[in-house]
Amino acid sequence: MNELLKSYLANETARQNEGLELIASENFASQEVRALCGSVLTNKYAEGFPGKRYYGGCQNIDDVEQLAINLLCDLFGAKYANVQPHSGSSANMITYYALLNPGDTILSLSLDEGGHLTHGSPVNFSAKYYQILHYHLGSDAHIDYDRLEELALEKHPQMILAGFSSYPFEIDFARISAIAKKIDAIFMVDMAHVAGLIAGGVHSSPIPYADVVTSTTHKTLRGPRGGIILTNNEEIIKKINKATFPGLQGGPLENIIGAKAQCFYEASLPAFKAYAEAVVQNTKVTAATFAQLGDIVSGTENHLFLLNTKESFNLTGLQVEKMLEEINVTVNKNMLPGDQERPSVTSGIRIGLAALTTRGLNQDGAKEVAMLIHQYLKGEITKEEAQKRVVLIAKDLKNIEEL
Ligand code: DSN
Repeated sequence: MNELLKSYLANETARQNEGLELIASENFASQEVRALCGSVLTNKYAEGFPGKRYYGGCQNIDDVEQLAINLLCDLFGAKYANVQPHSGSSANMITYYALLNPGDTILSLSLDEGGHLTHGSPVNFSAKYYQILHYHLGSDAHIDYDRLEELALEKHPQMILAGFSSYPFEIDFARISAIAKKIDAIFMVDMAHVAGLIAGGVHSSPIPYADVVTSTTHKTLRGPRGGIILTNNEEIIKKINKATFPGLQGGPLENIIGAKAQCFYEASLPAFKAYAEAVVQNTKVTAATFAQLGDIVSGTENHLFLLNTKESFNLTGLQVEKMLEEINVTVNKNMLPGDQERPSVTSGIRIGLAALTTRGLNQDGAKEVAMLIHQYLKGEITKEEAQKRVVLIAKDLKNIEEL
């Protein structure tokens, strides 16, 4: 290996092992998942789908991809799946391209209230090709379903989209599905953040309610970086497959598809159910510890919560992200509902416990993480003291190369 690359890889391995990873969309994949990502499957071109390829020599690739599809359908109880999207953004782009016409209207949650860039942010392709309408959170920080329904009945969007990047509560899929049915709109769910919690049985599933469901595979689901699409509707999967290839993508990443199959297998095991339960418990304990210390947090029903750094510490999200990076604690600045700061500054941070729970963090550890961050941001302990405590917590956790 190139010497520079070797050293960069060693640096990143050390950063991941010695630090505390609290980015809500990250996780640590197993050795098997990582081995498949780096396997000979990367060498093969396989445009098309199992049994219908544009290249010879795809018999083994077909086995791998069909296994991934079968395991994925079993895991979520869906009839049809496409495992080829290169990412969550690709999965969303494929779904819009397959099911909407340019200029159609999508009703979604806005980025500053927890939505995602691809759900219609003005700087994203989604807002350039489709009309975007946003529903909003109520004063209790939960989705205002009544207002959502009013908007849907008034504006008749072609698609209603549920899903998020930083919404800490469960979504009422049944309610939104009923609203979509009233206006004959497509109901799409982007379950990227909570896919692992759904697979582990600790979060309700959108599969019985949505026309189409997209996801990433690398967040709570703990697989390789990539995307997937599920549906119970045969007509929809035909359109999705056509939009994937030849519509928007070329050769599928079969090495990643192999790693996805391993991820779906791992997520079907009893140990994954215990993991999903621990993620939710650890997140609740961490959020509750901040709250007990007097800090302003969003509350949580999943793997993430928002910490209002402006009101709690008189610091912006950007300042806190940088301060925590100095002690090897990784978070991202995040807009809060109604945030007056720019997205590059923000008034808060997003905290997620999926990654540290994979390394074996327990509830005492979760408490210690919250106390350490609180004391450091309040100036009650020095940076050096905080750094020492991070090293001690990280030492007690599993090494990421042995997962
Ligand atoms: N970057 C991911 C997240 O943090 O939610 C989504 O793309």
